[in-house]
Amino acid sequence: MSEPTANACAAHAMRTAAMAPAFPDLEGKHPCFSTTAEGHAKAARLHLPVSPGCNIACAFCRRDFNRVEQRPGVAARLLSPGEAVATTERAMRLVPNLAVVGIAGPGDPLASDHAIETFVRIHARWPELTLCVSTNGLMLPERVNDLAAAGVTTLTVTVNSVDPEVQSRITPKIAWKRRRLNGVEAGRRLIDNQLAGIARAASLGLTIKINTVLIPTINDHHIGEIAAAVAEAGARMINVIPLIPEHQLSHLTEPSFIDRHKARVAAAKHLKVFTHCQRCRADAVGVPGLTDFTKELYGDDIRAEPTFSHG
Ligand code: CLF
Ligand code: SF4
Repeated sequence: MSEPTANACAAHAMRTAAMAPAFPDLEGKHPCFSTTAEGHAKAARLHLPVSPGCNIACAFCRRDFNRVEQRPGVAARLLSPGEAVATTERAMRLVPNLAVVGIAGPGDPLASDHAIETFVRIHARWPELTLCVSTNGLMLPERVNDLAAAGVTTLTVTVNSVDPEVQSRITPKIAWKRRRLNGVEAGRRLIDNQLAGIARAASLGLTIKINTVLIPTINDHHIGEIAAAVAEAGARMINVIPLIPEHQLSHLTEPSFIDRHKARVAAAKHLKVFTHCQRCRADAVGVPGLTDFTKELYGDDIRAEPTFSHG
């Protein structure tokens, strides 16, 4: 019998991982940390769009307020922390299986204090809810203790490269300590902070997922290295998200099914691979891809169109 190739092993690991719960404590209780289709369908999440600004500038990101687009970075409106608590109260009545409150934008949740203030207030009122945050990680080393103290237990960090030169093509500039950093210097600072923040979060007991935007010709050769580095830092799962070409990367083509499969196989050598992502809006509510309570919660119908920036 011939030896299976490394890629075949990784593909097998990916299929096996999809069948068995990778996080038994979260299976059926958190849609994005459930690794079976049954578990994914059980629990709903509420995204609270409380974070207006961002501290980095991704070349593919076009944040917006509208009712039409189905992608991260978009919300119909911004909520204050007080409005977010009132929204959660209504959602608790409307959504019977609401189990997770997440903050994922429309900017970066750690670029301002709004997300942490919101988490503190929600955790005090509904300690049974799982709190989840998705960040670019720049401020993670400084704010991860605050997140943990606020009751956040699941964390997503968007890591698109672990090579400063590659990163400089994805995020050409960042704001750091009241200065603007450009190019490779910006890339190095962002990557260092992401890996240090992930390690600190892991030591605090958070369960960590990575979102990686698969960008043809820029980071598509590099997914395995990203997965290896974040796994070493303490991440447990990776979500490889195909680019929707927009903004400064609108000239690129969307990754094909084969491109996505190859990237996920490379990642699966190091981490569980998440495959149910719906590229949610920053104000989504329901089970991703299955139920949508946006109309009931906000009183308006949001017509979703598939576009995308980050996760
Ligand atoms: Fe929201 Fe993200 Fe938490 Fe899930 S979404 S902050 S981990 S509760 Fe989930 Fe939506 Fe994909 Fe995000 S399906 S975009 S991975
Ligand atoms: Fe900021 Fe996220 Fe947009 Fe990047 S994709 S600029 S981290 S909001």
